[in-house]
Amino acid sequence: MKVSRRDFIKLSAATAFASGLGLGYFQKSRGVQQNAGEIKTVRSVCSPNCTGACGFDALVYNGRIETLTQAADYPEPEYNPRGCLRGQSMMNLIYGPDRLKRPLIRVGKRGEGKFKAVSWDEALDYVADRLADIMKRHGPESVAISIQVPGTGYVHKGAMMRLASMFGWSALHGYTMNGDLPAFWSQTFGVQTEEFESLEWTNSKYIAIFGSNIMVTRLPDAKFVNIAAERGAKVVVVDPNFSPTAAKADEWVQINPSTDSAFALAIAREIIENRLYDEEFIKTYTDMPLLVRMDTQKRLMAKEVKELEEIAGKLNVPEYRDVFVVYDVNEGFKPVNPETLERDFEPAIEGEFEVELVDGKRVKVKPVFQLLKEEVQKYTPEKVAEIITPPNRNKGEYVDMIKRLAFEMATVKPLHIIYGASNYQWYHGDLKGRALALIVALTGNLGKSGAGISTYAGQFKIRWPLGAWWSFKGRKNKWVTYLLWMNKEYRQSEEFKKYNRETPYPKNDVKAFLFGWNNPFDQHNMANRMIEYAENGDLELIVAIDFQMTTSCKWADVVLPGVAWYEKYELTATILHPYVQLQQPAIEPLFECMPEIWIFKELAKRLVQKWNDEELKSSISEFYPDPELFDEEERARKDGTWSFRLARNIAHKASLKAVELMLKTGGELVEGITLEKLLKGPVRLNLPTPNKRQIPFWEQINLKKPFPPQSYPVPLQKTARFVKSGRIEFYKEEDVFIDLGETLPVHKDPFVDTEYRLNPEAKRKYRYFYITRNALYRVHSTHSNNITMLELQDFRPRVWLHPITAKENGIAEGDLVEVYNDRGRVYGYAVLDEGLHPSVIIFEQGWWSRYLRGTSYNSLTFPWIKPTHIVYFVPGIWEPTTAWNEVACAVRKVEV
Ligand SMILES: Nc1nc2c(c(=O)[nH]1)N[C@H]1C(S)=C(S)[C@@H](COP(=O)(O)OP(=O)(O)OC[C@H]3O[C@@H](n4cnc5c(=O)[nH]c(N)nc54)[C@H](O)[C@@H]3O)O[C@H]1N2
Ligand SMILES: Nc1nc2c(c(=O)[nH]1)N[C@H]1C(S)=C(S)[C@@H](COP(=O)(O)OP(=O)(O)OC[C@H]3O[C@@H](n4cnc5c(=O)[nH]c(N)nc54)[C@H](O)[C@@H]3O)O[C@H]1N2
Ligand code: SF4
Ligand SMILES: [Mo]
Repeated sequence: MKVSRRDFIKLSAATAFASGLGLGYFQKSRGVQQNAGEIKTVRSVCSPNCTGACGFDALVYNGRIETLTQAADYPEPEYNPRGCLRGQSMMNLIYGPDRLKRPLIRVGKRGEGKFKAVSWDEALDYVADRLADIMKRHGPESVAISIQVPGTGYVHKGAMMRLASMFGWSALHGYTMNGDLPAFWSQTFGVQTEEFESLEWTNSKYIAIFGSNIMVTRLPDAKFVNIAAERGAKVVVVDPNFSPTAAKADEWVQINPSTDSAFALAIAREIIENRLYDEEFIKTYTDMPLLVRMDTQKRLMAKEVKELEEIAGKLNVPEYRDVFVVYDVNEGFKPVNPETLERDFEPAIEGEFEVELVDGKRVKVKPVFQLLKEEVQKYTPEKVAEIITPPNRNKGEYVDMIKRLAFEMATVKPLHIIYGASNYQWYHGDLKGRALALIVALTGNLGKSGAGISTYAGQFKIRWPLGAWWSFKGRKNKWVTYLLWMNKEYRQSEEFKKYNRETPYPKNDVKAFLFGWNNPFDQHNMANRMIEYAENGDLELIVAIDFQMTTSCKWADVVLPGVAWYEKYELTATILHPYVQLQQPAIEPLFECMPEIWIFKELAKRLVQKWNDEELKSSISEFYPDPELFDEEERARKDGTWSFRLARNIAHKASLKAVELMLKTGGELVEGITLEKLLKGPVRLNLPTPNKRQIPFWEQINLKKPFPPQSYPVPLQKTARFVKSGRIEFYKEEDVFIDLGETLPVHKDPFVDTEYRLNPEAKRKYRYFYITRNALYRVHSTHSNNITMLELQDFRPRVWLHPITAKENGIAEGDLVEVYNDRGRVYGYAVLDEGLHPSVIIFEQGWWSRYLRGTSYNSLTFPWIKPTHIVYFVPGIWEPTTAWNEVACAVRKVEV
């Protein structure tokens, strides 16, 4: 099968070659100019924030893209072909009615959408003037930028970061802004986030999907779940709603919203009670043997123990580690070296011990496993059935189901748990994640092919050092927390004062906001807060960089037209298939649109003239990775030969230089990957695993390296302090975890600490859960305006509800309904769906406001901040993250 497919691909390539597309293909594709009547094919990458990163061939005739087809040139035939209808109909956006043509400056009121078209010089001078003024009055950190998932393009986003680093602007991190940072990762494993590449799914024998809608959200990779099933894997989907993914599963387990932690803890209890756990694994790789002091609830440290004091003094460990203690069954109390997972102790994992401290005091201590064992006693199948069983289902059946699934998950290996976005984007998403991680750790399902836990959150994290391009001459990127900007009340709160240790915030607030690759006025929490800042003038300057007129562009003061992925060179990577790829320009950017690298270079050039920093002024030509390119354009300006074509060609060359720079300085992961290779097609990342497969924690489990692996660009010591024992940690001892009763994974009900705390009335008034899952027809808000996609949806936003909910509210199929709470409202046409949970209302996220009577579907959401997220600050790794689904709502019928 494999061989014949490979041959087939080879054959197709040969045919393409013979038909003339192959010969000189890559030479041709490097320039955008084309002779009249000539046909050419250019390989690029579709690269929105679905992170599918599908290779596409653009067929170009007379300088216009006529068709887009899947490139299907991945060396591993399994990955061919990939690409969906959105990617194939991208021309609808590139040539669509919303395409930006020229820079715009606002003339009407903010949000009114009245602009005048201006020249680039006028727009850039205006922005530079305003920025310089704001920087002088409020400090440079009051200018904030936001970008999106780096993997969808490192060059041009890097240019924006480079600009920000020059002047010390603040950067808002995409993961936390998106809610794509499931906090349990840093709490448990000390990493940003991790996941398998999708091909690894086929090596699993059991795939348990907790609220991830793979069939929709991992479109080109979804087939690997089906292949796994064909090969005998069992696929279980746990979801309050019968999702398209549940439809493909062997078993769908419907549970009450945000009760996954209770379910997972019941499974953990069954595993522990029936001694189905992998003892060797938990003793070696987790903190379960480490002792905890019963008097303080903190872990016992070797330096506190009388008999270990001397040895502890001699142990030389880095300051980001601590030496903890186990009770060795032969030798008694023993220190644990946090720098290796080679085990030189045989720990007791159950029981209680008494230890003499240095000051002579005697205290009781217990291993983490013992505490866990006690804690999970609360989660008997009977009690958990009470929590998770939907009102229209039978609790007795759930008791049996919990026992059966626990036995299956404990015994069928390898087990892979997929923990999806809508599921972790809740206030207690971290607790759910810690509980789910417990299942894979107890059963030893980590670091092996087909085994593990994955969160497919906006890929691809930065996994290699990009600093050479992403910062200007080593200047630091300054990050601030997005949710602190949105939630100004929290910044003043007692809770923040009490628990916050290091989360920074600009002292004069955010005064200027420049964004690219996102549509914050629709997409981001909370849309009405963003609008408030725009309307009341708190935000003095709003600058949008996009290739189309989005909702957010409408709210901007200046709109700068960038380009799409068939109009520039760009480097992309994803983890769904770990290939690095190059976007290549198939056409010349339309109208006066410009590659973003050029936009940021021009802004930098203007700003250095207005800012007192001689070093910047004298080295500005280094903004482009090759200063000669910078100078070439300046010379052309002076001698009057400047043209859009010339500036773009220079920007293309500079982009390729940036690619080369990142490859050269990117370390092991990209070692040996060259521009030449990328121009020929996709190249696999140099992962350290057998077959270069993306298998999280492979090195920790197989080479016994301590946790965590490095989360680039952050130095190891910044994240290693999250798991000071060098092990997978289920016990958290920082004060806030103790105060909240979250030292161990526990279950907490949704809304109690959020909606009901904010407004006790909400319990009565807003009885439904507002879940905004991702849509098949869009990538977030991208393709909202794609005519092909709109036709497939009858041009109608929909609201999914259970027939019981519909009946309670006098709603019939197809009625126009309003979903609302005290904060906002959204409109859509009712779809009555028996597969929904009776308390859930689904609105698929991403619709532009203009299709929703002008409101944003994010007007209902709230920027909750969980105090466990503010004890450390490492951008995009440990900081507050958005909980889109922690929203209570009501629904009513409205007149069309
Ligand atoms: N087509 C398409 N694909 C995309 C995107 C897109 O916009 N469109 N966006 C991409 C990005 S950036 C992301 S982050 C991913 C997200 O993709 P996913 O991880 O699949 O997340 P969602 O689509 O938000 O929701 C998945 C499921 O979670 C369920 N769910 C909600 N609450 C709970 C709960 O409390 N418990 C359980 N068990 N289930 C729950 C919902 O019913 C839904 O079926 O998709 C990526 N792929
Ligand atoms: N209520 C609720 N809100 C959510 C979510 C949810 O589930 N529920 N999901 C959240 C998640 S997981 C995410 S990831 C975010 C995503 O939120 P966003 O990132 O804001 O959404 P997108 O629609 O992907 O915005 C991308 C924008 O970048 C533009 N763009 C694309 N490519 C380029 C380019 O090369 N150059 C330039 N200049 N512009 C380009 C597109 O035209 C588009 O306007 O939304 C979050 N918001
Ligand atoms: S939208 Fe996503 S899945 Fe579809 S072709 Fe583009 S990258 Fe691939
Ligand atoms: Mo996302």
